Amino acid sequence: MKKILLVQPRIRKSLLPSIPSVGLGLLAEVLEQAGIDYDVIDMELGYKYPNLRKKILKTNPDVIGFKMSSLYYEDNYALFRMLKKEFPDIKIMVGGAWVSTVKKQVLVECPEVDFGVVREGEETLIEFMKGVSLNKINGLIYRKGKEIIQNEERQSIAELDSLPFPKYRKFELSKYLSRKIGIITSRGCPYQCIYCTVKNINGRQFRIRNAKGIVDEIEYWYKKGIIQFSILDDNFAQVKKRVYDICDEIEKRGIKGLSLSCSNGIRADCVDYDVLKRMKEVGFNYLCFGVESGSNKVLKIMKKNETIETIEKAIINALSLGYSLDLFFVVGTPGETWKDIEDSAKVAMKYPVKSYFFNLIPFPTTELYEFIKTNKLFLIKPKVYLNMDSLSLNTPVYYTKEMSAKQRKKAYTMLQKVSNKSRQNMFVIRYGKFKGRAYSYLVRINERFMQDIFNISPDLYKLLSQIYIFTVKVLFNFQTFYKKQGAEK
Ligand code: B12
Ligand code: SF4
Repeated sequence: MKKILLVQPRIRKSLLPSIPSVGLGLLAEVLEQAGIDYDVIDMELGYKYPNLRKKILKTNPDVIGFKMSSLYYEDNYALFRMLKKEFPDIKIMVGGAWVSTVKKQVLVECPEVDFGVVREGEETLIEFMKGVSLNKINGLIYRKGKEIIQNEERQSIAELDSLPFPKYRKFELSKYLSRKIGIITSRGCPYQCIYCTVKNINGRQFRIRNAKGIVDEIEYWYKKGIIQFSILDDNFAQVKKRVYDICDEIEKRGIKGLSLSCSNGIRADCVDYDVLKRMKEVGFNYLCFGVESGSNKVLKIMKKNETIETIEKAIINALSLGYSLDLFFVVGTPGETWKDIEDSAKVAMKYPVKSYFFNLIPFPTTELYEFIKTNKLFLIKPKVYLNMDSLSLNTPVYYTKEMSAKQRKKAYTMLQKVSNKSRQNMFVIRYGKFKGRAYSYLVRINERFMQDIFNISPDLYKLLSQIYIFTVKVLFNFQTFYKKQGAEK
């Protein structure tokens, strides 16, 4: 194969992305290093089929490689059907969470897909593009006549430092909502939460990049004027010593004024006051904790391997150091009762933080999925709920012995009110009663309704969001707030 077009498809209802896909950025960079011709299009930037078509006609690829998530997978199948009809000679390849989870099933369900890449794609893609015999490429799924062949799984990449970091050369960086770069500093997770599919994509072995390489990545962008970085790891602080090394390296190089976040969640049991303090010193200011539940009984069922006491300790430490915090909870764990849900609500209301509640979604291959399937508890078939906004609609996709569908709906409605109230409280504490409430409503409008209700174009959305953020900053003295926080600690 000579040339590949990498595509991030747009999933229904997704808002304008704030940062480009790190996964595709990495694939692009390894292609670049290997001297293989490639191009990229991120359809989440508002591109529809005619734009993709135009890009294909312009770049003339031999293969199109899609990053595919499990949610709304049928929308992607529909896109592949359209493409194959119009470009029958171009091969279609998929990688990412969905194919890593259900593997061969993708090629069975969608005859238009020619190749699937399971788990980490860097090495598989390069071997494929270099023309290695298909039967010798680990991690590849392909067709041989009518047969679908799934090769042996590829071992996880042991030396993450052997990979380049994404430079997004062919991405339209200026079109993203923020001037922020996402960084992955580790892969794999040793824990076994019953709802999680990370094991399918990255495996259980925790692998790390070293501090030097990570700070090289930060410094590369810093020299280009970027100061905001979002660490997207599942488990950034698993090895505390490495966190200290990263902080030391940032300081040693004199990189100042950074705004760093762990926006994808950080395990509360992996951070203590000292490490949070050190992180704050070099520019970390925003963290998300995946609390999941306020009840130890439920945390145990989930196999989260944490207690609510540990989590609350981390929340208190982070708040006392002046971090902005978001807490994420899930609803619907088997065994969870109304009382447990109230415990979650109490934790959410106890602190000046933003709290979010999501329905627990059984992704195929997880322990949760097998439990619901074995006990015949589905209210909606997986094929249907994976193709709707099941995370945040008030439509439970299964029920449990402890909570009927009706109770689940009631709980979800109650928890959304808690979520709104908790963030309003936070803003009221920060800005006073009037401004705090006003700010809380503005945030809700921006997050939930703007693009959905008015169906505006991504460019207009970006412009309005920028005006909005500017206005909010002026009105609410954001900068002053952060400076004041810093000075007090
Ligand atoms: C960061 C992250 C996000 C960020 C992405 C930010 C960005 N711009 O990069 C945001 C917040 C946007 C996000 C959104 C969502 N996410 Co997410 N996300 C993650 C997370 C934590 C890390 C992903 C990552 O960057 N990994 C590092 C890079 C290097 O790996 P990668 O992207 O997986 O890509 C590699 C391989 O998958 C493969 N590959 C991927 N695409 C392709 C394409 C080709 C052609 C090839 C050959 C290979 C290939 O090769 C890449 C390099 O090794 C994962 C958890 C995890 N560890 O995977 C969850 C995860 C992938 N997300 C998940 C979910 C559910 C979602 C959402 C659906 C949530 C929602 N509410 O809408 C959306 C879907 C968005 C979309 N358009 O697809 C689930 C997926 C579950 C499943 N089985 O499908 C995961 C596994 C989290 C979890 N614990 O359950 N996510
Ligand atoms: S700690 Fe996070 S990444 Fe690890 S298994 Fe649990 S949910 Fe998945």
